[in-house]
Amino acid sequence: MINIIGLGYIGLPTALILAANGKKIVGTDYNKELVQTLNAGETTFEEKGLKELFTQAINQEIVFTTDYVTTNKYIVTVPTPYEKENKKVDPNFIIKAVESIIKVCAEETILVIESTVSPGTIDKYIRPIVEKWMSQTNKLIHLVHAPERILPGNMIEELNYNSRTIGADDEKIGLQVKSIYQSFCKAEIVVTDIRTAEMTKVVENTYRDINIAFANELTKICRFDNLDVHKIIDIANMHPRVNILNPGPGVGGHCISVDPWFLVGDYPGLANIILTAREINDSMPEHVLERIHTLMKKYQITDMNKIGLYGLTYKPDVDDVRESPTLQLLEKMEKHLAPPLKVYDPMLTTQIIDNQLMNFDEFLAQTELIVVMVAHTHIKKNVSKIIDKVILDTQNIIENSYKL
Ligand code: SAJ
Repeated sequence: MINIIGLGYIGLPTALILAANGKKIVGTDYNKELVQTLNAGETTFEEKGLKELFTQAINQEIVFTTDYVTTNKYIVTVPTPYEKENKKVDPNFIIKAVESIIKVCAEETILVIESTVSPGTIDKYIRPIVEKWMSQTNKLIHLVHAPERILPGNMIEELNYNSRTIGADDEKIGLQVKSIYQSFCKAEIVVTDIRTAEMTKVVENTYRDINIAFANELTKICRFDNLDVHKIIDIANMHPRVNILNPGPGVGGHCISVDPWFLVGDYPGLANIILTAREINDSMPEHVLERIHTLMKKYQITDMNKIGLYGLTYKPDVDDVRESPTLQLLEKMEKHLAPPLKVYDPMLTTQIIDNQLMNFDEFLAQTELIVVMVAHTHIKKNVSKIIDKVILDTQNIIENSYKL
């Protein structure tokens, strides 16, 4: 039996796919409401294929509880917030989970940490706790780091087909953990050491951040000279060794906009390109704001209440708003004491900010200039409804509209 600790964006799909593939799973979360919702047969966030996987899993052996259970295999998928001021990972959720696990676990136990951590976190914060406990008891606890790699919006597919990294002190233990993941993962699984696994995960997200920053910097350069950045990227990408990503209003989510900071915080003076990329991506909401002001001037719109931001989530077709570019933009505006503009997002069923409208028609009725912040499928299907507005399309999905 495997006890999965933390049933959020990573833990829940991981618990479900393991159960659906015949593993006996207990999913633990300290959030009573979340556990009640799962026990009532409902999923807790929007994700393609999650509901179907949930049905498959509950037909197998899966239990949701707030308790840690006694077993010899644990997978920790709790969040790792980061401390904005000093750019360091906050390992407290992992520490709490590990402290609870070691008290109830079997004599010999494998403890896998999937949560993303900055390089060195496990040796610095987790290993001492485990080693102290082992010296006071007869327990043997094997630490493993198996960072998740799945893309929100395509999680189930990526659980099945993405390759994975497993870092362990002892190769034999690494191979045992590999066989657990092989119950559903059809791609290659590399076994390495813990430090390498930690660094690799953060490097992957940093690589993407830097590449997005390049596209965003090009956008600003092309805007300066009134060139069409999208046309230039399309043509450049026809070169066999060029693959430029899409510029956008900023980088959101709890991964790519966070993980590079771990390297900046831990390697000051060395992580230079990484820092610059972060700064470029963080500057994009300000760039959107400048574009809004230019268009307001051009169309003589004087009232900020007539501006509508379409999309509040951090990317298309998900309901996750963490670090979203729209929220970053609004935060910047608050600093300038600007009046609230309107916000609408079809993926959100509850109002989470003051100026958020819950009805699309109402949003249309109240706005003259619409800024497409997120390329939800919904807006692609409803282009005809906004075409008479002034449109600032940060996602390059609407023809004959203004771009970044
Ligand atoms: N974005 C752009 N331009 C692009 C691609 C993305 O502006 O060309 C923006 C998105 O709109 C979004 C942000 O970047 O705001 C991040 O989105 P994403 O889809 O690139 O990535 P995440 O954060 O959803 O998931 C990433 C993935 N990492 C990599 O692709 C290297 C995923 O595989 C990881 O599992 C996940 O981080 C994680 O949890 O670490």
